Amino acid sequence: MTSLRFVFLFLLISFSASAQKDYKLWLQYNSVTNSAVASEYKNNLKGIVVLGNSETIKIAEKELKTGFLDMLGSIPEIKQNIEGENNLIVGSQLDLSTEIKSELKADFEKINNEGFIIKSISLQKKKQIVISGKNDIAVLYGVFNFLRILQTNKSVKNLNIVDSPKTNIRILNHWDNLDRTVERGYAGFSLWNWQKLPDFIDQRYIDYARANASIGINGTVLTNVNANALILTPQYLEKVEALANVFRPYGIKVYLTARFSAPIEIGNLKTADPKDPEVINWWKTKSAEIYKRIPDFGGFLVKANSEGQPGPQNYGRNHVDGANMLADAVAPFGGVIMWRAFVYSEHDANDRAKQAYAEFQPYDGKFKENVIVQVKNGAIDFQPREPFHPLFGAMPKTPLMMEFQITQEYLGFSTHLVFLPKLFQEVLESDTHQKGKGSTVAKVVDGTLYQNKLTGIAGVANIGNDLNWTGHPFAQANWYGFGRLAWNPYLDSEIIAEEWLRSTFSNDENFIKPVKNIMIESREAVVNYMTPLGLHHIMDTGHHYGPGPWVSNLSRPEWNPTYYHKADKNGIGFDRSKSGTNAVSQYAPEVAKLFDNLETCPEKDLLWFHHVSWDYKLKNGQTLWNGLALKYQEGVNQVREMQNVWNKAEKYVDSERFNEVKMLLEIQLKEAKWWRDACLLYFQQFSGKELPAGVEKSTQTLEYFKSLKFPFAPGNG
Ligand code: BDP
Repeated sequence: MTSLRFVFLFLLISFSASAQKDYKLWLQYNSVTNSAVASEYKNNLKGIVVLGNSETIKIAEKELKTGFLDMLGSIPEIKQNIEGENNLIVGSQLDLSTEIKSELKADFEKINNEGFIIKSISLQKKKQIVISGKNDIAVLYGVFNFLRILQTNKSVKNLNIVDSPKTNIRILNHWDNLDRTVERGYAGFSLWNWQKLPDFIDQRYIDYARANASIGINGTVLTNVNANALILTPQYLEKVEALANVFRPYGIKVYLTARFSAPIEIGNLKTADPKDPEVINWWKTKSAEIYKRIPDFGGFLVKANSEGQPGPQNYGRNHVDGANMLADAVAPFGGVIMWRAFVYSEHDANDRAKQAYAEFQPYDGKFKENVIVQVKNGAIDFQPREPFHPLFGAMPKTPLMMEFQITQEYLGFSTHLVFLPKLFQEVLESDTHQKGKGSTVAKVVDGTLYQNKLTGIAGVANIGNDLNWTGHPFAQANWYGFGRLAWNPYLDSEIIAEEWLRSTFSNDENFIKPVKNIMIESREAVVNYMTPLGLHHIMDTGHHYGPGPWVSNLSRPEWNPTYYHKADKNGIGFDRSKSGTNAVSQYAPEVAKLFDNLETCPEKDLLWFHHVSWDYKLKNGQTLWNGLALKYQEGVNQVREMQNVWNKAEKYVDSERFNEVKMLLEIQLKEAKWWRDACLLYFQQFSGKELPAGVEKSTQTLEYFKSLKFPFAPGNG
């Protein structure tokens, strides 16, 4: 009996210990096992001097203590004054001594308000390390970066890091509903427990803020873009205020989605016409009410006249009228309006890929100063691969912010291991050529191409109340990588993968190298087994789970996969060339030419821009049909390779996370085969050709795949 109880207790303890590991994200603070590294740290970090006493500084101090204790087994002496050498001096510019300030003068000139300095200096011939910035939040960013150095076992000798974020708004978009369901959420329910707020502050809110601060995220939109006006009522604003109070010391501003028809729904007005004086006044009063509660409220994110959402067009007005009216309401308080360009209409017979550009580009220069237009990375909808959105670079007088999707709506939910920073990087590096060669999307987004003051990157969050936050342990890397790229859109995704692996799992090279490789490959793998060679939007309808290239019966033509792949006896692909919809003409001439010409169009985008015959010869000599089939097979093979690598990682990883990933990879393989088989059987009806050697045959029929139904697939309301 006693021994049984002991076993139970042991299981309980080991369960909660590993559960914590999953929960701790990239802030594991694993013990430094390399003794040379550990002694370097101990020798260089003998004391800590923390200057200032704001809540933020206290958080920074606590973080350092936790980090040191967990990684090195002890906390350096906490000192009131700088005595002796090898101290870590932590504080904002305002709190530094004149001597240190003058030592760092040139560095302070290089950083912006959120930038930080981590530097080894010599004070009266004594070595010290300083972490500073212009304010306490910047210091907190510096502290997290310093702890990352320790976590990744880098040297702390001769430190000289001077770093500032390149964008102003680095923000998560939560598509969370007030009933706690999450649109396109695959990691449980919403973190925000509206029913218990404002009185009950879940520890999760604090841990969420901490995780975000550790990667430099400084904003969060709490609510779904398909908005509910109730969030703007006093009953809910009180709850929002409670969250804002939790997030503030971590440098995170709260934003809300504004339902355009709110003046009618909760304000008892007869109209929401943006030119109506009563409506204008309603939004002004509402904004003042919000700012009274939350003085640093960030502003509103708006989805208007898109997929059935209300907007200015309901009143014969346009996006500029709507955005500017709201901009005026928040301007006195320093707020911004993030107005989404994700629009398309079933009444527009135009290629859907052209509609956002057609509608928004003519508004260039017409928006108020505190409006930023939020543009998805591609012109359709967060597909495994899309060419960059033609609006980037095409609105020189309007700040544009990037919208990435971190939640994997179209990339295998939270069941598939797909490292998204690779996708993000591909988009950010794309050259728009709008202001000559080198006019990359990153330069549009960070404002350097057209000298925009307002800049930002948004990511649709993949976070829910699952124990591990994101459903898949590796999906944590997508949250992490998004934050790192929002801070610096020029970062290499390999560096991000490595940082994340070291901070989340292990510093062992034998683990890092192969696992980093599968992360980097994983994006191409998902493209291969879902939508190779430029195919897109062929997933099943509504929930978007699994393949559905046959779907052709939806009320809106542009919701049907058949609209996008246009497979027929002659070939496959969407002709967006000059002889087709001419969507290519929305790009700068150099880019348009490249995409337009079958010879120069990158093969990865081939079927996005061209309808080509099944016998078309690919660069590798294969016919299109054979090449397509081989790509699907390659995707499946890549997942098998991911499994091989992961199976060898067992000794470097705790058993819970090891097994979780192992089981998930099993599902990923099953679903990769499902995609391959369903798509190839379907397309084969048109090509009329046999599968080439090397491509495995389906064990099921096309009818079987078509018959699969998933009424309760997650994320679909
Ligand atoms: C689509 C999603 C839908 C979102 C929409 C959006 O399927 O749930 O509401 O994007 O971004 O991809 O507004």
